[in-house]
Amino acid sequence: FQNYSHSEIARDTATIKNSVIMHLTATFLRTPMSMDSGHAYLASAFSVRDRLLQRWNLTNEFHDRMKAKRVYYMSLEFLIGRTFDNALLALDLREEYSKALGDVGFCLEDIIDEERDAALGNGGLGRLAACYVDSMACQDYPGWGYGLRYKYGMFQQQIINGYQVEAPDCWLDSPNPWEFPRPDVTYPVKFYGHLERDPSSEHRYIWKSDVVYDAMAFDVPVPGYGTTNVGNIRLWSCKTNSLFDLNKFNSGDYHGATGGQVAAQILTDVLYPNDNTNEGKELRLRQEYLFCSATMQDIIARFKKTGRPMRDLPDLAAIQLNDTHPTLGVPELMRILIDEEELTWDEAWEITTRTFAFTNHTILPEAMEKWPVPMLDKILPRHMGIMYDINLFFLQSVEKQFPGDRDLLRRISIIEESNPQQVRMAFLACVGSHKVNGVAAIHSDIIKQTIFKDFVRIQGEDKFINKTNGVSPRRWMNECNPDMSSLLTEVVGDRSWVNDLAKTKKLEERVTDQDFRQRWWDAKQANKKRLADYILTTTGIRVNPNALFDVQVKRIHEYKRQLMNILSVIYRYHCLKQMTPEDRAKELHRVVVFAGKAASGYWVAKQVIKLINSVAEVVNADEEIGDVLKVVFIPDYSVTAAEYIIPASDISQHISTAGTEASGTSNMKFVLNGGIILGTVDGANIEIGEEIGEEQIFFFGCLAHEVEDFRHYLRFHQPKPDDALQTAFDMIQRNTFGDAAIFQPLIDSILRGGDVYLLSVDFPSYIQAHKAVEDAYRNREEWITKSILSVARMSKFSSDRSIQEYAEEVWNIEPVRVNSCN
Ligand code: 26W
Repeated sequence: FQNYSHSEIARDTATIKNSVIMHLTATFLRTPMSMDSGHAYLASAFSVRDRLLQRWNLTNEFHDRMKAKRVYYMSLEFLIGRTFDNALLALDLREEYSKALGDVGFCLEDIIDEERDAALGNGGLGRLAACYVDSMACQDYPGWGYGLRYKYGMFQQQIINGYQVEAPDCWLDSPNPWEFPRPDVTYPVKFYGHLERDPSSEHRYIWKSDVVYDAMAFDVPVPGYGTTNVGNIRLWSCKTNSLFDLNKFNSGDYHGATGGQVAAQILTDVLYPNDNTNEGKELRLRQEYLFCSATMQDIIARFKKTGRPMRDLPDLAAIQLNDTHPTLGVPELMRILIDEEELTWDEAWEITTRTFAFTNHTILPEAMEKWPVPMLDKILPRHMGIMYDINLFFLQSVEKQFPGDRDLLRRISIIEESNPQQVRMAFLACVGSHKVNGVAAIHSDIIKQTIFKDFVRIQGEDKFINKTNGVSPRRWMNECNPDMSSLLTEVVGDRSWVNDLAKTKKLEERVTDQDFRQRWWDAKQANKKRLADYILTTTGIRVNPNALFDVQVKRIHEYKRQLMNILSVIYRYHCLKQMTPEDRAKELHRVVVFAGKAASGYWVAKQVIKLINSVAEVVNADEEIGDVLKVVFIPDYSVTAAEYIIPASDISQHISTAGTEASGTSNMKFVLNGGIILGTVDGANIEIGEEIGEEQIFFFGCLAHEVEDFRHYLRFHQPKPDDALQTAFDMIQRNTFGDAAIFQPLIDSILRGGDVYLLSVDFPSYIQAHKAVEDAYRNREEWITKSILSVARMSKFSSDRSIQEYAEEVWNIEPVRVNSCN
């Protein structure tokens, strides 16, 4: 095995070419003569994956051997995007593959474009999970992601007649080089059934059920950059061969024969496309449980191989709950420890709470997960019993601490006394964890003052902490912005900034270097040109790369206020129409870019998409306006689309009503790529402003602590739109953008629906802020300074920093670097 444990990688062109051709012929039964770019991608990807395999094995073997404490990041979503380019960069093989492929007549960029995104997530929460496992791998933390392998990921968005139309995301239709099926890692997961008392103990139950599904593991490699470590995301797929009914088949009932299998498979068929709304669907609950049960069984199986007693579990495993979606892991671990491992309640509870920690990502009331007790009782009878007991013991301890406070008990009960009763998953996650964190300073403060207020009093301040989000500089600079990356490398002296973002501080020394400033500007221009081409191919709209690129890309949601943005565009259009052609020509040229998906059932959000497209159609066709204003809705926003869009922005908008956006992470990506933020005093915008300096960011709008009063006022009083907002309403109502009736509900949400997101309140300062942005952009020298200083000061927002903080303050784990020569 001497050679096996050596992790050197052959990097000469001839070897690379050979391995690509080998896969082309032996894996895909193609000849070099009949190779198209699709197969060139597949063959290249398989050859890169070969190079990862050995490191991957070594990493896991080493961590096993060291009995290293591992962290498990449990998340129903991993929004990975593409892997090929990321892997090439991590292995430092990009040049070599580019050359090898060039020799056989292919351009690496085209090949990279053949890969489909792994879109196993909705938005911020899923992408954060992907950045976090990347940071664990790069910093040698023994960490795994656990998730579900959805057959259909985030739906594909088409725009037809201005409306969003959803199509299934069949991303597994072609071979996926980035997953390893592990049929030997399969666990049974039970549903329904009934309980029987275990005769040997009054605490234990035997859960009898005929509905048993199989969760099978697929492993996805996470190549670490600058290390030989390769991380792992283990995704479960539900398949149940044992449910094939041969008797039914033999009697000719073919549907009946496979019915059980179909019912099982459906569990991992599709990602729920909701972001911030809890639907309460039974299938989703079963999905969550399948995930939690398989993951807990796997973690325990790995732990048992160490031979240590169960009570040592928290010394070897830390589990992070990515929002409440994986919270059933808490009662599932309790069930395994009590019913199968034969521990007492108190022992099991101690182990459980020392193992789990919980991250909250939102405080929108409609996002809070609650499950009806009757539904839980039917599907998971044993877990329901455990949750009753968790609640009982918790309430008893609180009653001791605060005797006689009935209202307190009602407020904090894990079981809400509604009809039907509901389990409040956020409370269960909180009680079952030793640490609870928010995702930006303001958000962590808000949750302590609102949903967890009573819990802070009961369980102590120390349990509730902040871990400001971060993003991976590998994907969100080194991969997506090669030109600016080269400049960083030049300034730092080498590529070490990729794993140590603080090094970019050196940029500040160059801020007066004229030649450097020009090349900084040119890099942004090149990215804008690239985006202009992308816009042309995806929408057919031609935009001028020299205009100001004003970008808002994120899930479409009322609280994110895309409506406010498009209303300001309408107002701008009105102003331009009022001008003389001479005055108009002097205006700053602007391309307003939107992209984002609306949850399929979210009608208002879909109407906003329609309004944006209707405005775009009218404005873009208006010859008087020409290049002075263009409006673009880029369809099918994705990680890959973001990698084109983000490096090309001059300004990006993060304009949520204060106190509603927990953190935001694209705000970090935009600034890291030299863009400037136009935003509200919300989420991580605040900390970004603190780091880069207030001169580098355009804030507007009311503050979080003012929101409640405004909302209260607007419940009883009609909002008073200022002239600008009224002008925008008037234009819509005069049918400027098609039938006004279609858009009246959007106007009504402001004028008659209480204006919950305070558009009428913030609109005047929003328009003011736009003017300030324009003035600043006209002063190119000042703008370049802002851009360079911003990038120089962004190191806090590397996900490496976030992961270090979690490792030290939540997980208590340390890096374990695989020694590559042993
Ligand atoms: C149960 C339905 C559901 C689905 C997803 C509820 C809630 C969610 C997520 C928590 C929504 C989400 O992605 N939240 C975002 O998380 C990011 C990462 O922390 C933050 O940056 C965003 O501000 C937050 O909206």
